[in-house]
Order: sequence, then structure tokens, then C-alpha cells
Amino acid sequence: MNRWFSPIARVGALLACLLAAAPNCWAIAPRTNNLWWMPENASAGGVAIDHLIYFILFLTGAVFVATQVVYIFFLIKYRARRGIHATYSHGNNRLEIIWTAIPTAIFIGLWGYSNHLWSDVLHSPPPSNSLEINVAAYQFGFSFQYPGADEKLGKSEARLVSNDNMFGNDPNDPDVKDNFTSSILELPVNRPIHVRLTSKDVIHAFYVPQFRLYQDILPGRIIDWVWFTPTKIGSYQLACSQLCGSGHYNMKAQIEVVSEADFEKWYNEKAKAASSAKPAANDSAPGKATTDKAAQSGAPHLRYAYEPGTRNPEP
Ligand SMILES: [Cu+2]
Repeated sequence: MNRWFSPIARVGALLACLLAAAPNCWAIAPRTNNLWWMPENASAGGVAIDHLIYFILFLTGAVFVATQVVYIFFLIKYRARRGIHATYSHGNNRLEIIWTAIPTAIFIGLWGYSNHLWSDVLHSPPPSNSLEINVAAYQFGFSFQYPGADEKLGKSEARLVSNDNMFGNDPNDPDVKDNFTSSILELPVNRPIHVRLTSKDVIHAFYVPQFRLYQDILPGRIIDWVWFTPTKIGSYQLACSQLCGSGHYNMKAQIEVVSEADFEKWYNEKAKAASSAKPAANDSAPGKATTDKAAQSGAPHLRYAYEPGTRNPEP
């Protein structure tokens, strides 16, 4: 047989291809800190989630090391030796029950605790001072809608979602008239953010690893239970993690967590521009961008041209 087609050569070629492809995979989402660990947590709810992850990691790590040590010890102790015959054991039922029951109890405990934690972090009612923001996902981008000068988002309904009304705003609700849109998710630090998620077409996702937050976005419904509190000023990336079509790989939006003062300034400018825009534009197309056309087209925002890796959160 040709030596290039031997099994070893084939495995070698496969490994070489994987190694060659690896830098391209990393280049999709370059990170400048915590390269060998989780991205830095930047939300209040993420602290408890990280504790759970560390607990599971250290528990399973300790069990792995302990079992491997015992395994290697017995491999050496009972290795083949001249003059010693192998014996056959039927095992020990009591031991079998113990080492099945203990991990089962641990797994059930972890399931109960993590369920409880997730509902505490995500499914508890958002605090009354939350900033409500509509998030519309579409092939292939995100758009965000803020409450405007009256600080009320107004009613949205999934059945009203369309090309001209991607947030499903109720045109009869006066509170939606002054809403404004943005292609950047601009957030004030340390204030609870309540997002209402809807999709114009297929299943997308609201995924921000630094906020330890993941939620699918479904067409035909408005998901209104997701809230979080960003705790660190910086730039983050919102990524869609549901395979939603040919442009999925590039479906992302920039998140800017800024100080309360910077946010006020940005918000007031946007709200002012929205209220001075032609009222007819709002009336005929609720939910459509009034101050930020880029939000509808998915084109990059002028103020923040996003370059991955260049504006990562402060270490
Ligand atoms: Cu998507």
C-alpha cells in the first residue's frame, strides 16, 4: 500500500488540517483577555452562575483525578507477573449501589440548585427601576427600540410584527409614538435592563457570554422575562447562536455599557431627535427607525464602527 494512505498518515493529515483551520476559527471572535478561561463576567446575575460553574468544575475535576489515581494504582499493583494467576471477581453489590447512588444524588442536587438559580437570575420579576428595551432579531441583525422621552415603551404584540413594524408596536398606543431605535445596544452601567425579544422571521438568540445570558428569540411571540444588570463599563458583542440562515455567522450587534451620565446624554440626544422627526413617519410605521436608519438596514452605526477585538471590556 502507498505509504501516504496508511492509517497513521491519514490521521496525521486530519490533525494537520484541524491545526491549520484552528486560527481561522479563533479569528471569528478574537478575545484579548481570559483566553484560556471563561470571558470575564460583567453582570450582577453572572456572579452566582460563575460560582455554580466553578463548583461543578472543581467537583468533577476532583472526582476525575481521584478515579484516575485509583485506576493507575491498581494497574500497577495488579500488573501481570510471573507465577501469579489472575482471579475473577463478581463484584460487590453493596459497593455498586453506593457508587451509583452518590453521583445520582449529586446530579439531582445540582439540577435542583441550578434550576433554582436560573429562575432567580432570569425568571424573577424585573426591578421597578428597570430600563425596558425592545429587541428585534431578523436575518441577519438586531435592532433595539428605546422608550423615548416618556420613558414608556408602550404595547407590542407578536401578531403586529412585520417589515414595517419589526417590534410589533401597537399603533393605537400613544406611548409608542416617541420610541426611538438604535443599531447599538447602549446600556447604563449598574441599572437593571429588561429586554422584550421578538423575531421577524426565524429562531434567533440573544447571547452575551459576558453577561452569562442566553435566550432564544422566537417568531410569533414576544419573550418578556429576560432582565440583567450590567456591572462593567465596556464594549461587548451580542451574538446570535441559533443557526438561522446563510448570514448567521455574521449576525451580531455591538453592546456599549457606559456610565449613567454618558447614557443620559446619548438617550436625551436620541429622544430629542425622535420627537423632532416628522410625526407622520412614526404614525405610519410604528417601530420603524426614526433616528437611526442603520438599525433597519443592519448597516454599521457611524458613531461606533465595530471592529471585533478592538474594544473589548477592560480587564
Ligand atoms: Cu440569527
